[in-house]
Amino acid sequence: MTPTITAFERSPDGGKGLARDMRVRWALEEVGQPYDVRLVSFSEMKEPAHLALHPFGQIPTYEEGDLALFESGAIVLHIAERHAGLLPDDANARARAITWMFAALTTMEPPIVDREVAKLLEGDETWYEQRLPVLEERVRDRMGQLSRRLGDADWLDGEFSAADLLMVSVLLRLKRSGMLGQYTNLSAYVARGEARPAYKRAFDAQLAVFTAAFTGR
Ligand code: GTB
Repeated sequence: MTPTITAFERSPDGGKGLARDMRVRWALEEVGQPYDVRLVSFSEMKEPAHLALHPFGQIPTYEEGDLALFESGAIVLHIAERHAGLLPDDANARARAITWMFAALTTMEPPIVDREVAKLLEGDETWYEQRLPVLEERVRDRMGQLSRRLGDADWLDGEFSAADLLMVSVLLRLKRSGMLGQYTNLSAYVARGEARPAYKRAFDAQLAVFTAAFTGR
């Protein structure tokens, strides 16, 4: 059965692949699962039909027959568990990969999002200039720790897995800040992820939505 995911009708990131449907598209592309996309506007996300799928009125969602999921990490895990290629077969290696998936979403992503939200929503506040260095320091702490652990390995734990897919997706949010460039091995790690054919297909698909929305083509 072909799953359907939701994505922004007009992504605020300008098609840079930073909205969270991108990680779900990437996972589906990695495992070779075709999918449909239903585009939703900001107002549609808050209407009952979408809230029935996503209690917080956000994207992405994932529908497959009777199953409806939200939360990008849970969706990627679901895809990885049902298809070969995104999680190791060995039980311990699989548990470690899932650990890294959680690390990407619950240890790395929150300080990165906090910094972004402050820049976006609190830039005019009187205390912003004092707060920004604190938020950036928290991001750097995590990046330093991750950088030391990754060392010169290609991926987090052996072969590429759903853990790398999520970690690269999270780190990509830092690219335009210049912070990623300060960690040579993390920059190379992200570039390895972006170079994967499945990543490129997913990126092109989300960019096509943005281009169509703004040019009508
Ligand atoms: N924890 C959830 C998950 O991982 O699925 C978070 C989902 C989420 O934040 N969705 C966002 C959303 O629907 C889109 S991705 N927001 C609408 C709303 O809350 O009303 C977040 C996002 C948005 C924009 C950019 N950007 O412009 O760069 C990047 C990321």
